Amino acid sequence: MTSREQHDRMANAIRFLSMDAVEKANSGHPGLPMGCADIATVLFTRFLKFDAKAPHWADRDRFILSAGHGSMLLYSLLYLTGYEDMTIDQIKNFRQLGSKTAGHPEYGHAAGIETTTGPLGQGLANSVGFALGERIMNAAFGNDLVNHYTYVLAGDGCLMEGVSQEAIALAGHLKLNKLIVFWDNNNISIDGPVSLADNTDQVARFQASGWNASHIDGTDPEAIAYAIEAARHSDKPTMIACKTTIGFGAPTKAGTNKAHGSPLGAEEIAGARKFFNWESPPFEVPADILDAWRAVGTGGAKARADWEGRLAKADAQLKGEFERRLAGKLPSNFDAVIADYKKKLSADKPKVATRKSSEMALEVINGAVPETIGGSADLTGSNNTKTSQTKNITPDDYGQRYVHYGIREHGMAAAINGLTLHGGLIAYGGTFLCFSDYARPSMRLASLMGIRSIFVMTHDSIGLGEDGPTHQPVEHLAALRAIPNHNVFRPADAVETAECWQLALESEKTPSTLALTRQNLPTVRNEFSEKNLSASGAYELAAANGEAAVTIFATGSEVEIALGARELLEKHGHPTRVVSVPCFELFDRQSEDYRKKTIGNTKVKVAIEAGIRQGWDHLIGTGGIFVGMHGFGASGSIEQLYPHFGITAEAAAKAVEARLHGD
Ligand SMILES: Cc1ncc(C[n+]2csc(CCOP(=O)(O)OP(=O)(O)O)c2C)c(N)n1
Repeated sequence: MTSREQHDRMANAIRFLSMDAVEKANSGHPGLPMGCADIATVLFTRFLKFDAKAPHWADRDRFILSAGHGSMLLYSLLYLTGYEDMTIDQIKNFRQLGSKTAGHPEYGHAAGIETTTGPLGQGLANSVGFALGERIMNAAFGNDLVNHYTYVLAGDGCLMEGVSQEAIALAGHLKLNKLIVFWDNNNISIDGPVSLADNTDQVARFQASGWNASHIDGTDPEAIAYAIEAARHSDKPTMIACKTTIGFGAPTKAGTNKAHGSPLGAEEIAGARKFFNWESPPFEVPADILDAWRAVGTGGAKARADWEGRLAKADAQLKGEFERRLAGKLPSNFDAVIADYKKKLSADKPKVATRKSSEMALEVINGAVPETIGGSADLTGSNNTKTSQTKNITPDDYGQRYVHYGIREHGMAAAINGLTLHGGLIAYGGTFLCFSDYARPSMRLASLMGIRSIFVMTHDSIGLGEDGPTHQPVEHLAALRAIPNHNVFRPADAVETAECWQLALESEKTPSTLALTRQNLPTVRNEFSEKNLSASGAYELAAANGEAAVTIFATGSEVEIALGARELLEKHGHPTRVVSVPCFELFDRQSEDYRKKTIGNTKVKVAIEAGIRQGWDHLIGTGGIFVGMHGFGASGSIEQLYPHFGITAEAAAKAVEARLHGD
């Protein structure tokens, strides 16, 4: 048991590393680490189950700094507890190019950073996925192997962001009682006092969402410990409202927004050194305090060794499966399962919507890959995300594989990221493509983190019909393609859909969006190919009869239209090839030779996609013909809308002939 004096000195080590690092970097946020040092010290010294020497230990407790601007709190803790990645030089190089200590915590930069945070609310919303992931893995592998907590530190900003409501409502509903959130209740944000913009009774709000919540003094170690202990025995998730002072210890800036987003300055830091009676120079931690922290870092070694013993003794099949899933590797028969399924599709030639093709593919995938966790933001029947294997996850049964996320697209996407980051699971969730806008901040972070989150976006064009322009995506394909490291798949038929799903599952470091139709589409891939043709992003689907004069590029539902246009053009004596483009991003990664060959150099190039032109010029050139949308859609039947917007085989063929005849 640490004495109060020892606790204070350990907490002060966090405070000084943070204020000195921010000072040296001449940017950053010293206020949060100074205010929350007591909370972090109690959590890490008395509760958090971890082993700094084995930072990826599967059964570690997770600590998520949702208030990512306070990144120096996390970096200080990782350095003090002895994570190998986090040297004192990294602390000294806070925010410098190439350091692991980026402005905000970046997943993958250093062990111990469980998720990328900074956009407020994301960490809190990810934590729902982490905590749910723990319960799902616990149900699959038992208490001996999976039994850990998810702790979150969130600020006023996290709680003001809309996504926080989606997250806490979902966590309360699912009774994720091993989720414990500390709210840094310091009444300050950037503009000044929180009361400038908010008067929410946060404790009442969390309680109303099915949480335990209470107020404590966030600088009193015993109060903090007591609250954590109670939270660990709760049957609900817990929010601990910790009253703190931003920049605690800074003589004039404490308690004000001046301690938020800029260095304190030499004078304030000197004052803080006096206030805390801290004599060590910057970046030096007194040896006894560093030793005490290092002992905390290795304090979990025995628990980890015991866990490894249990894993070693576990049933061989269970152990093998656990290790396979945590390594993120698919079952060894996966490719064969997909190849068999594709063979069947090429023979059956189903005429179904790609959302249905997706369901059919998932039926096969979910049968072969037990770690998939499906879900939808209240559009299950429309997104076709549920299969025979995926029954509802409920607070009484985490051993199932389907999450009804409710009408919470953003919360769903963030939770999918959390499930993915937890490890052992492959999570996908659906909504309408148009509402990817509501999920986009988390989709972007999945790309930034380089993780295998999968987003199923149906109703992918004006083809959805009468719901009208509010629901008809127009710019969404282009907008999603604009996100770096994000594979946007738009398959043309059941075979390509199976291939795109295969690619999404195999893509360990790039998230995927599958854009899928509501309307039925014929099978265009009638000949079985064991090779995944969609993997090259674009490929010649139909060759020209003779030397090609025209190339038509198309995606998804417009591939059928492209084939129709080809037929008309061929009839009129214009040899035409059709290139299916299921994924821009994968095509861009092909060799120059392949790209040149696939794009070709026909006199006329055409793209057909029921979205905006943006992004297509790199295939068809600025002089290419684009058949697609030029503004918002309209409410009407699909039979009316495609001709209304000129997206037909006839219109495409006419435009080509006009060009060929030099009009
Ligand atoms: C989505 C998002 N919006 C805005 C910001 C910019 N921002 C960073 S911190 C902050 C204020 C946060 O206030 P609070 O959570 O109370 O943190 P404290 O000032 O107490 O450290 C803002 C607006 C952000 N990081 N993310």
